[in-house]
Amino acid sequence: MSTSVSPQKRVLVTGASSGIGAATVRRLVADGLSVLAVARRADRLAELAADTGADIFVADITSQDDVDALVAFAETLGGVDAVVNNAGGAFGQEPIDQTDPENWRRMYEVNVLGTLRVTQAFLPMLRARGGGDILFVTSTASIMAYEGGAGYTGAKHAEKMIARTLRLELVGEPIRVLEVAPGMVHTAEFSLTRFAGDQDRADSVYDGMDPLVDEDVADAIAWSLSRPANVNIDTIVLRPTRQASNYKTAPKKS
Ligand code: 8X3
Repeated sequence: MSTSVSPQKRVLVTGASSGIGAATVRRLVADGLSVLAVARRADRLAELAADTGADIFVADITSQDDVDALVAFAETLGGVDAVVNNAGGAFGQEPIDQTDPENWRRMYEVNVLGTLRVTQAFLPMLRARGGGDILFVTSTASIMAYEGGAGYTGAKHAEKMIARTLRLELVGEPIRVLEVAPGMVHTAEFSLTRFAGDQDRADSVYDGMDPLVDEDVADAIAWSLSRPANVNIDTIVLRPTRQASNYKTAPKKS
């Protein structure tokens, strides 16, 4: 049976300069796909291009001008058949009475509005090509609340609602809407960004947890995209075996 994304096709990956995004680019290229990697950091993208041969484009997805320029660049390559909305992140983990609204604004800008901008911008291209995939990398923060997490969980719930609503709105069109929702993933930057560069606090999140790594999530993304065209993987939730929920974990005793 045919797959929706065949090796001849091109996948756009946002947030590609590090972590899950970079791992996804490497994995998809290794699987024989063409990849357009997008991020803000030109130096990181250049390294990724040198390593993988992926096409790259420097863009901030919170800027509509950048997203429009990205679409124009993708058209010069011949378009894309799949969009992996991976760019996102958490800023801060304070309780409601102490949380900084500016951190919330940044989280909504990238996780929600940035994802919306990219999705809106590429939908006409996918329709014109006769179909494609839009995959959302959300989080287990999209399915539950936890203390200190309201800004991030709120943004990820909203991102999930983009995916769920889009799936309803597109049903009957040959466009799959997919979601991969990871739990605790030890990336180089997620917790470091959340805790404003506090490396010790960032590292302590993963103590004894045997956390997921970037490649575990890239594997779920690659698998979702490679299913036959009649199969829509609505949502994959993946966690470390030692994490039963965002606040129920069983770290190894040291
Ligand atoms: C990251 C998962 O538990 O930090 O998306 O919200 S969590």
